[in-house]
Amino acid sequence: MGDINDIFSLGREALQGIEQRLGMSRRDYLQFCATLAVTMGLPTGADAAVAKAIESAKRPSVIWLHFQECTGCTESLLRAEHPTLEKLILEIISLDYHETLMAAAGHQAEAARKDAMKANKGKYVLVIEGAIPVKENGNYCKIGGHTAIDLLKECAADAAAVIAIGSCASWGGMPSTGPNPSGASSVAEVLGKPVVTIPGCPPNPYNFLATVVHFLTFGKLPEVDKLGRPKFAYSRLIHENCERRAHFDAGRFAMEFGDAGHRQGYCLYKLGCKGPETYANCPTLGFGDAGENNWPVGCGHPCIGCTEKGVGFAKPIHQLATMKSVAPPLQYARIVEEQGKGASFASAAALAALAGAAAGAAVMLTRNLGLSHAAQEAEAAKAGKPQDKARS
Ligand code: FSX
Ligand code: SF4
Ligand code: F3S
Repeated sequence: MGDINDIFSLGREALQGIEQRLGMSRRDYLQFCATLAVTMGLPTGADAAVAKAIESAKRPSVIWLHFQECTGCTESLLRAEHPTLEKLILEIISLDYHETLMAAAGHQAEAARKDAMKANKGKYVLVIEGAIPVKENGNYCKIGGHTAIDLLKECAADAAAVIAIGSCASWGGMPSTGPNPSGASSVAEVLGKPVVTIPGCPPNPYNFLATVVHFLTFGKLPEVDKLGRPKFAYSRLIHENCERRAHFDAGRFAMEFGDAGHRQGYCLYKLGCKGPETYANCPTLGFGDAGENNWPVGCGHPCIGCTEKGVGFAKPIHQLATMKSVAPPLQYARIVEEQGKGASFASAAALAALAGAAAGAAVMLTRNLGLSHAAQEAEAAKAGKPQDKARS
């Protein structure tokens, strides 16, 4: 990765072309690229690589199939901003088949899918939304006379990458809730091989966007955990980054919905919050661009663990969570910090400034870095400011 100034090496012409294509200002475009780079946890200068890839790479053909689900994944993408979905669809990916959004119907729609698969054989990205029912030979879900099982296998055979979006496609989700009468199963189970998963009910659209842009920028999908989830988005417990964590540590809990503790924003653990056993970036990224704290716990509802197999739609909502870690939250100052590794606070601040207040992801990186004493001391020394001895 180059320097942050690489962003300016894109050149006036390229940026003007982008302005026309995306219908957004150069500044907004650079903010958008920085947001995605930060969401992916990439180092300083990666925003330039992202910007170049979007500017020059051929739009990947995307075939998007719907099976057992509520279409909430698509809905959440429709609510994405920076840029809006129409720009995203038309300019960053080539959405060649999507049953909810396409104008075609019946045989025309079937033909569009076949044409896109033929024209982009071995190169298209297959996105699956919804679980696949496997009981009764898959007869619970049929499209155009084909079972979801057959459609998935047919479309996956020539795909360059398969992404399971939402908890339903990732591990069965809500349709697989016991006793699971239709045998709702995940994409990986039906294909018999691991795929990239973006769980959440619905998932955060930025996590999907960042995954696709990673594919566009680096020609491969991002690094994933053992459940197929991109590590940039699902490597931290919600409990580590929750704004109510200080209340948890101090033993201040809401005991009932609407009680004094609930109204004062106390921790929701005793109402069944599954943040302590759920990995996702919800508290740092937020949803819907409506500002910070716009996520389930931020709005006063316990996390139900929708991104976590075996938790969401599996454990009773009011059952107490299993504590996975007793690690202090990332906002708390670290005791030891090694200098010169990873992104520095200064580079994160520069990137955050570039991304602007609209980018929740920038907030995430600055938070995730932690403001260690050693790092603060180094910054203060550079600026010639005396350190606050009481805090060191
Ligand atoms: Fe709905 Fe998607 Fe939930 Fe499932 O999201 S929001 S039921 S994860 O497949 O449409
Ligand atoms: Fe936040 Fe839930 Fe953890 Fe409480 S239990 S700090 S509400 S994630
Ligand atoms: Fe889901 Fe919990 Fe996030 S319910 S959206 S994982 S806060």
